[in-house]
Amino acid sequence: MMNTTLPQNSKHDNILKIAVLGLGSVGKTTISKSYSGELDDPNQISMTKGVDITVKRIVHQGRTVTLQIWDFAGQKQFRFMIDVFLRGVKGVMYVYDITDIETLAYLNEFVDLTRNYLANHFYPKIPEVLVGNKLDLEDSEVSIEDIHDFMKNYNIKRHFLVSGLLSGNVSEPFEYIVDQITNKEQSLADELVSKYQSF
Ligand SMILES: Nc1nc2c(ncn2[C@@H]2O[C@H](COP(=O)(O)OP(=O)(O)O)[C@@H](O)[C@H]2O)c(=O)[nH]1
Ligand SMILES: [Mg+2]
Repeated sequence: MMNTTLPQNSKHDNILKIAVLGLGSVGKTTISKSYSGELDDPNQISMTKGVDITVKRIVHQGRTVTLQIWDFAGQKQFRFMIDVFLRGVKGVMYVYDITDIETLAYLNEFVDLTRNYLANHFYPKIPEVLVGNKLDLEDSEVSIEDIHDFMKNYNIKRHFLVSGLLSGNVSEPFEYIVDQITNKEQSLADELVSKYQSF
């Protein structure tokens, strides 16, 4: 049997761009910095203008992967940047704040923007997850039904609840996305090999 493990020699193969989208103040920058270990003082985070990029290097299934986490400001005046923001994206995280139902309702717009971009640029299907942030706060406004409705409407398969501030389980959605990307690449490689072998 041929070994179809993906090549590890090209540095560039291992950079994964992940887009984090959601309204301002839902905690996108906090989640990204918390995951990358750069959240020394949450009060130091200023309002993102345009785009914040956070880099996190992980070892995943024995290979080094560099995650480039692009965190997009929700403000309307930056929407024109969406093309640059999404170019080359490999996975998407839609973030809402569990204490503010409006932030979930508003995600529709980000999902539509993203899906339009991906369709217009002939991207293959990429992993997308829904993330509810501020799990440490008690006053959740979002019900299980709201979440299920959203996921069903948009055919999003995974939802995570996190607290960026307490660093509670922020790594889970990122790891899920990397798993999905890696599995997809591996099955694509296997498929190519089996096609080749059938000649
Ligand atoms: N209680 C709580 N506050 C959070 C959490 N994540 C972010 N925040 C706060 O929410 C505000 C907005 O966070 P920020 O990361 O700048 O949001 P962004 O605009 O989506 O990037 C800041 O005051 C954060 O400290 C969380 O998990 N729990
Ligand atoms: Mg921000």
